[in-house]
Amino acid sequence: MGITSKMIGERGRRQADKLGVDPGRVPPGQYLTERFPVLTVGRNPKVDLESWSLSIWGEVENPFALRWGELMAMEQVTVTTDIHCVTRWSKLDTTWTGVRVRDLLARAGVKPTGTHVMAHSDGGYTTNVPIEALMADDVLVAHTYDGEPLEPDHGAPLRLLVPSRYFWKSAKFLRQLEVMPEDRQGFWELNGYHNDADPFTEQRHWF
Ligand SMILES: Nc1nc2c(c(=O)[nH]1)N[C@H]1C(S)=C(S)[C@@H](COP(=O)(O)O)O[C@H]1N2
Ligand SMILES: [Mo]
Repeated sequence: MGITSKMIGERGRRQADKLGVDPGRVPPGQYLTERFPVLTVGRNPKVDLESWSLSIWGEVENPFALRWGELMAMEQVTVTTDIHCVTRWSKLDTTWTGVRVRDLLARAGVKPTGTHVMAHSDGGYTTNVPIEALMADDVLVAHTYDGEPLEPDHGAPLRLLVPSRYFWKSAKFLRQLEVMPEDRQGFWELNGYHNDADPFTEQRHWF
C-alpha cells in the first residue's frame, strides 16, 4: 500500500503533538518542516530597486505605482503565521514584515465592481485571489522574512503573503496587483490547481 494523504496528515498531527502545538493547526495531508523549501517556475528575475515599482490598477478609483522608498514609507507590520504548500509541507510560526494588502487596496479605492485580484510577478507568474481573502490582518506584501530581507529564492524584493491559502497563491517577485471585475485564473490555476486553495479542506486540484 502506498503512502496516503491520511497517513501524512497523521504524521503532521503527531509532529505538532510532539512540539506541544495545537494539532488543529496542521491541515489534513500536511507534514511539518523546519526547512524552507524553494518552489519557483523558471529563474529568479534580476531586480534593480531603482527602477522597481509595485502597481495597483484595474477596478480602482486611483491606480498608482509605488517605488521602493514609497512602499517602505507606508505603515510596516510584522505577522507570525503558518504557511502550507500544496506539495504537503507546512511551516509553523513564520514571521514576515511588509505592508498590509488591505492598506494598498484602500489607498487605491476598490470600485464596487472589483471582486478579485490577479497578482502579477516579474517573469510572468500570476495567481488569483478573491478580494475578501486579501482583507485579513495577515495578508501582506512582504519584503522581510524572519527579520532579514527576503532571499532571491523566496521572492526578493517583495512577495505576496496569503497564509489562508496554499502557498502558490503567495506570488514571489510581486510587481502588480490587478483588481478585476470577475474571477480569472492564474498560472497554476490554469494548470490544474484548485481555484480556491483552502488547505483545511484540501482544495489541491480541480480533478
Ligand atoms: N513568481 C512566482 N511566485 C511563486 C511561485 C513561482 O513559481 N513564481 N511558486 C509558488 C509556489 S507553487 C509556492 S509553494 C511558493 C513557494 O515559496 P518558497 O519558494 O518561498 O517556499 O511560491 C509561490 N509563488
Ligand atoms: Mo507550491
